[in-house]
Amino acid sequence: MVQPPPDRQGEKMRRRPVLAAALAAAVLLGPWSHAAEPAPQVTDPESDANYLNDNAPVSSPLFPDNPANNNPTPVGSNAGADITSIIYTSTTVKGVVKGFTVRMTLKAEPTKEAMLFRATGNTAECSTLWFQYYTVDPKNTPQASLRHTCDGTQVVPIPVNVAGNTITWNFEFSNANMPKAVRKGSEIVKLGGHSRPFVVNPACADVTKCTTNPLQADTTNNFAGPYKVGS
Ligand SMILES: [Ca+2]
Ligand SMILES: [Ca+2]
Repeated sequence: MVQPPPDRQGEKMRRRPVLAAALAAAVLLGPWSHAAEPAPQVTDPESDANYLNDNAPVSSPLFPDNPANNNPTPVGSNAGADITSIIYTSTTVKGVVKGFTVRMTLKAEPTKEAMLFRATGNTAECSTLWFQYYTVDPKNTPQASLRHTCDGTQVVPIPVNVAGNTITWNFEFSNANMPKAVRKGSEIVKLGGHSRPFVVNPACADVTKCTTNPLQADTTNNFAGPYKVGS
């Protein structure tokens, strides 16, 4: 075995504690602490983000109540708008539930086009609980937000982490912007999501009516759940 020269040996020895410290810091600085991660609640086919999926053939009852209305149509799919899964995961610190994360996985990094990604659901107290992320600043609403109807229709900013092909929203009970109606034990049902192009329109005060295109690039094919916060 070839030994490094004496001066390199010392360098090698010094590197180890540095590496160990870096790893420890990475663990400490990790975005959020997760319990063991089960399978995603929502899954969706790859290569169907082309505005056609889920739209044909249409039979009664309409999507989302009829899974038969999901039909992957791969021609022209946009990988950067292609949802493959969504997982809700409780976050804990020393065994105490602090909230949860919602992680959407795409086939590729989010597109640079103006695209809105939504992870959608609702609870008994909130008929809308939508986690939203705009790939470019929409100007008239936060780039990452929670749209909810827990106490009137509201759109509030929420921390998001976009890394690689994932978008992760972080709902913390300690965040004053988050609705108190969503708490440990809440059941979030009808979990799904979609990606949808939008147009930046700063002059429009009501983002819910003015920035989105009605056509969805991708729509999830199942409405899974419930996810019980803290479980
Ligand atoms: Ca998809
Ligand atoms: Ca789909």
